Parts: sequence; structure tokens; C-alpha cells
Amino acid sequence: MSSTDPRFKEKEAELISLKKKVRAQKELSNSDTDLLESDNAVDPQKIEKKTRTEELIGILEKAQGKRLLICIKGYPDPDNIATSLALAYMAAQFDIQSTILHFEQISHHENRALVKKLDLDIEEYNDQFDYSSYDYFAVNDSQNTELPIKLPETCELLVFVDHHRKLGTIKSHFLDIRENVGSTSAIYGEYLANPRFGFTGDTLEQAKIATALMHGVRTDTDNFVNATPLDYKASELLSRYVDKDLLALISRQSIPAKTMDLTQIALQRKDIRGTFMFSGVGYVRDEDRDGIGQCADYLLNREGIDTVVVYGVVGGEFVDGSLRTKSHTLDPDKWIKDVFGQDQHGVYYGGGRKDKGGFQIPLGVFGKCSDKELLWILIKKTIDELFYNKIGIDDSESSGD
Ligand SMILES: [Mn+2]
Repeated sequence: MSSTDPRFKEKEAELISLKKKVRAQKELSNSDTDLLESDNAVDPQKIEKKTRTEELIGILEKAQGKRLLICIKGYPDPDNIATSLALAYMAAQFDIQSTILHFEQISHHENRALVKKLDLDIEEYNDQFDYSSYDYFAVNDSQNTELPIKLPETCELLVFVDHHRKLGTIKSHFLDIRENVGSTSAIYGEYLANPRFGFTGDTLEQAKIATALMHGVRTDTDNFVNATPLDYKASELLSRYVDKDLLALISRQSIPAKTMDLTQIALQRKDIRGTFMFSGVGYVRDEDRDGIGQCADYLLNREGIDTVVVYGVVGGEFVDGSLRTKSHTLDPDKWIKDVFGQDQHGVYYGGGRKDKGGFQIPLGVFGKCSDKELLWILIKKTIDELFYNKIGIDDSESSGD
């Protein structure tokens, strides 16, 4: 048979198609990600084994026109908020109408900011919420499917996607659990790479989703420190559509007003001795106690400072302090125990671990002193002397600035 023979051409075409198929199969078995595959111009029709994204598309197709309840279990965080948002968008491409519902309050101020800045449409559950009309429900970024509400028997689990260790059996139309991925957001980034979702970053909504997912990847991987290849791959795609200003806005660590005020006081009263910074902030209300540690965290960013100790009188009863250090030689536990020692029962006034520590000294009867100003001067003098003794500095030197 000559090369012009039509049968030859046919055979040749068959061979090429077979080769393509083999290559595609290889790519698939080498990797479990669709992102890799999308780089190769392989017609998905020719692959017998469906990718997870295709499987998900199939499930969504079957649920066309139905109503979906996307449940956020536990405290809403960037990863579960972003993936719920992405799923709602993906479902909408199949005419599936969804509601995102959370049961716990959005407690962390940063997550409240995320919802507000992105103007997200998510609902908090209350007694009036009518969940009887939903055909399906979905759960992302959670180890199990138990909900605080009892959905009707007919409402089946449509989608379950997670990256935590698998717990028990989960019955879902679509199930994707990948323990080796840093975030659920990355898995959704992979789904969105499929052209069927038309995710091209063209609309405001898509930019919002990309931004939220990127924030989800970042927070769950501790800013990429614990990121896996899929987290990076998904970020590569998402980065094309991210709204950078918005991302900066939502990822900027915001500090509660009280902590900010305390930090201002700590800065005004700072006492720098070599690489140490001490600051006595005076009287602090009970509920603002956490601000002392957060303020010490912040002050440690100052150039030339290795160790920060911030202390104050909390609730009028204790001298409460926090130590933060980036020194390789200072052991917070030993340092604090050396400085303050033990009480009459042999219990240390404080301790610590790797890079932080704290102490609490009861004022006892001195707490009843009517002259608060005088009492503070006394406390500050005593504590500062202990610190100076420890680091070997004569306290007659001028203090700070
Ligand atoms: Mn997560």
C-alpha cells in the first residue's frame, strides 16, 4: 500500500490518535492534577478515565436546575469561605441556585473583614432559616458531614471536598479528599482551570473568587511555608485574576483598636537596653490582657531589637507580662524563671517556650493601695531592676528615649 493510499492515511490517523491517548493516560497516571493536564492539548473525550474535575462537571450537570445548600462547618475561615464561594459560582454555571450558610459566628476580625471587603453573600443560620426546599447540600474543608441542623432525608450530599485526614466513610455524589494538599482552595483552583467553568477573570465576581481563593491558599499554608505543589500550581492560575489591591486589603493583619492603643503606650514608655526592649504599660483592663502579648509581638519587629518584654497591671490584681524573642541564645523559659523565681509554694511566676514566655505576679494586699500612681512607680521600679540585674546593666544609666 502506497503512502497515497487512503487506507494508509486512515491507519496513520489511527496511530496518531492512539499515541495521543497513551501519552494522555501517562500524564494522568503521573499526576492527579487537572492543571498539568490542561497544559497539553488533549481532547478529554478521548481519555477513558475521567479526571476529578470532569467527574464533578458530570455531577453538576445531573443536578442542573436544582437548589444547593453550601454549608460552612465550624468557624468560617478564609479557606472554607473561599471554596464555598467558588462552588456557588461553579454550580451557577449549571443553573444550580445555591445558598452559602454558616452556623458559627464569624469571630475573627480578619474574617469579618474578608466578608465585608469582598461584599460576600453568605448567611448566618437562625431559627427562621428554611432549609426544606434544598435538593442537595455540600461541605468543603471539613473532616465530616455532621451539621447542627437536620436536613430532610431527600437532601443528599452533592459535593464534599477536603484536605484534612479522612475520617470514616462519607457518602457523597462527588467526593475529593486530598490529604497531601495544603488548602481546599488549591483543589478548587484546579477545578476552575477547566474551560467548562468559563473562569477567565473577566468579571468582578471571578476576580473576587480568585482573590478569596488565593487568600485561602495563603492562610492555610502559613503564607506558602507549608505549601505543596498543587498549592503553587493553583496559585499560578489564580494569580492571573487576583485583584491585588483587594488581596492586600484582606490579607493585611488588622490589629484591634485596644491593642493599638496599648501598643502606642508601650512605644511611648519603651526602655531600650542593647537588644532588649522593656515596656511597662501601666493599668490594663482584664479583657484587654491579650493585647499585652500582641503588642510585644508587634514591638519585636523593631530593627535592632531581639527581645521584648511588655508588662502591666491587669485587673488591678496581677502584674502580667509577655516576653517575645528572636534571639537564638535566649531561652524564654529559663530567662523568666531566673528573673522572677518561685513563690513560697515553689511555683514559678512564669515560663515559656521556644520564642515566647509570660509571667503573672499577684499583687496581693498591695493591690488595695489607694494611690495607683505611686503603686505603679513601685511596681515598675521593682520589675525594671530585676530585668537590669538579669541582663547585667546598672539601672542608674539613663533609660530609653
Ligand atoms: Mn483548609
